Amino acid sequence: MGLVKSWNEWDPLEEVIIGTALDANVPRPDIGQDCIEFSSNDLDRVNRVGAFPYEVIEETEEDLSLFADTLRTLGIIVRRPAPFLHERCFATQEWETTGFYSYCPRDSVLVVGDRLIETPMALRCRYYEATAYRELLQEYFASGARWLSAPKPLLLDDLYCASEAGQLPLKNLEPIFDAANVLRAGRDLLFQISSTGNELGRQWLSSILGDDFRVHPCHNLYNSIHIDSTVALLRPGLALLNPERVNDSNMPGFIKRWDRIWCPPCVDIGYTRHAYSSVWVGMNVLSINPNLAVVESRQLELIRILERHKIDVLPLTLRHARTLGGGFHCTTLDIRRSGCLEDYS
Ligand code: DAV
Repeated sequence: MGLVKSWNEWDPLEEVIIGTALDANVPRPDIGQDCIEFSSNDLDRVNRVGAFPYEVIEETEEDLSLFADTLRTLGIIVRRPAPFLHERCFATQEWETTGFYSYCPRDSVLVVGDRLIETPMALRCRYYEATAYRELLQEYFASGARWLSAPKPLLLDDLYCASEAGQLPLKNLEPIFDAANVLRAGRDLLFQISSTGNELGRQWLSSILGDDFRVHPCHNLYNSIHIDSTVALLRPGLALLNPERVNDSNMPGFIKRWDRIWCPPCVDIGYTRHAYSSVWVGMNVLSINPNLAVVESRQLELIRILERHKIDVLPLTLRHARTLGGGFHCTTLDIRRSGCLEDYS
């Protein structure tokens, strides 16, 4: 039986990869990170290169283990990546860098139906990140999944620019996107144009998915990275939206016809040394099925609002979500959900 099949963000979850903080590494500085993740006056960042603080890794592993065990008690198959040393050096003909982490499997591999798509990520340090999931990808391929990888981008210096007001730091020179720039709703996919995804990336994805799918560009949501702290698709006809980023003029077309929950202000859970995500990582929820979602336990107002919309909440803790830049949606990759390809627009 093919183990890979997931068409949307909400159908009942059957199998999932949960990432790991083990061997996470703060990569060497380079122009891409300077333009996308750091302001140039963040002078201390060179001192952070290398391992994350020990307690960040330890406590995150505790939180992720509890998350995995909780999903297993619901009958969901949970897979974890094998150890992978991200501090190691790698290079192309043009540049050399070290890696980042296996904490966010959501970022490097996109699942659309039975396809596993390794995406052309925006940062050099994440160039080979999907390799960290290699054993799992091989196993899923052997089970019948279609396994493909986008053309490897060059990621040359001129791809990046210091962003000025309203301008993106990523140019449209070659296809680029992180998998977390995309949300799936059956035949409709949202593709956020941002500092980690450009129009050529959207066109490439659209070209390989073919005419059965519409890959909608989302412009001007926010200039930073991924879509999953901005929009969450909770079930057919219901979306959770970030009120600081989404409005009537930039709202993706078909979402205008859906019911919308405006996310209340997220509680700031803080961070250690440097934050790889904003407070809005608090709305980075994982749907277990159309009526159940995993939400960070400190986001009490969000939990109350979801419950009012008949979504039960499994409250769990991810103490270093901001430090590592990922909540429950980021740290997972849904491999299989029941249900089939449908049109929800
Ligand atoms: O809103 O800071 C969080 C990262 C989600 N993958 C943010 C992006």
